[in-house]
Amino acid sequence: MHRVKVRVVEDALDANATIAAANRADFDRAGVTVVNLMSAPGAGKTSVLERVLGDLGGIRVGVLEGDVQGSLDADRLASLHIPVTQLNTDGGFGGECHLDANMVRSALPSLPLEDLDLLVVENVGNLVCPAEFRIGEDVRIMVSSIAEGEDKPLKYPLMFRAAELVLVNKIDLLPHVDFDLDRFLHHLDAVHPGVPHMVMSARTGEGLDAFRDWLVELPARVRREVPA
Ligand SMILES: Nc1nc2c(ncn2[C@@H]2O[C@H](COP(=O)(O)OP(=O)(O)O)[C@@H](O)[C@H]2O)c(=O)[nH]1
Ligand SMILES: [Mg+2]
Repeated sequence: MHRVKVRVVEDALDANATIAAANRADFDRAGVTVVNLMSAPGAGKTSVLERVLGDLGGIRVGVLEGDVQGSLDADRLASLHIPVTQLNTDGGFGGECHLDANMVRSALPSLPLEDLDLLVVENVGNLVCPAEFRIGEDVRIMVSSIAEGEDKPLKYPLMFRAAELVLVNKIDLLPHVDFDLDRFLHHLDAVHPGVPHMVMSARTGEGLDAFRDWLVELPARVRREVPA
């Protein structure tokens, strides 16, 4: 019985990988670099995006917002005047705790891919499921806010291992929270040796310029790594 269950999960992940590859091919054809942005609920994904996406120089950016329900985050980004598409996992996808490649594929027709250089997909807030499902992205970024505690890399290693960049957010709360940044970084390095990180506050703006620059340079960097 247990073996059958494992087999079904493996098949589902295989199917996801196939659809993710199809998404990737479509993104490559349109020349769009794709970021999969993941975190626990409330770590500050939308807040960081609000702060940086309005000013990416010549980079044309769009957002795909994944949520179980509603369009609160998409509404928050409306003032940036960039294309934002909402994808709800309760709309025919069973209220899933993550986006998968098939859900993203269903949203492709409503994305102006030809007009974008960069697409940021804000995944459903969750530290477990999103790490298992590739969606056809080029890079995975995760946000970990200091209010979540310094032990989270040890408790959710798959997510921290999946990320190519870790944003340590809410650093403005350091005086109010029992959080030892060095210890967090030590834990991070233990589960994902050498992974780059940026320390920031979406509230004060500290550290956001570095992330903005990183995003601006990302499409050129990805094109260099994957020659057409
Ligand atoms: N103090 C502080 N609060 C923040 C920061 N970033 C986000 N928040 C707050 O944390 C809450 C969740 O942020 P949100 O961007 O919606 O998180 P998301 O669920 O990951 O998209 C909101 O009340 C934000 O105002 C930060 O850097 N410092
Ligand atoms: Mg959000």
